[in-house]
Amino acid sequence: MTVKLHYHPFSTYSRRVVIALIEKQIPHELVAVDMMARKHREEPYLSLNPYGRVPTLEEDGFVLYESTPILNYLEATRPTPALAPADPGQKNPSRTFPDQQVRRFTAAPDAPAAA
Ligand SMILES: N[C@@H](CCC(=O)N[C@@H](CS)C(=O)NCC(=O)O)C(=O)O
Repeated sequence: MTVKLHYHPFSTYSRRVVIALIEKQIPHELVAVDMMARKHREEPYLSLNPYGRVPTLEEDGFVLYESTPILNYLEATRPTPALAPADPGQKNPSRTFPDQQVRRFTAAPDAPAAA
């Protein structure tokens, strides 16, 4: 299985996924999206991520975007080493701050990105 992460090195949302890939020692390929050239807002990238944002993960034809679902996917498919507490009483509070950050500052748009 090959994990490919479309990302940008300055993107904190990308970085949280890169950290998980490294901590979990998941072999992966980083594909830098040329955001200065707005490649994230045009095809073929929009076909992968209709929101036109990084990061986007690809694994053997499976495509996932939005950093929180990507992190949840990596945790579910590669549970060791765990990056979140197994105890639900600890797990959910530990996600409060990152979830607030994602929802308040860069929530997923309702509609696909305009070019
Ligand atoms: N809610 C998204 C936020 C992703 C996001 O906002 N990424 C920024 C870079 S840090 C981006 O791609 N911005 C490009 C744009 O909005 O045009 C996630 O968690 O993945």
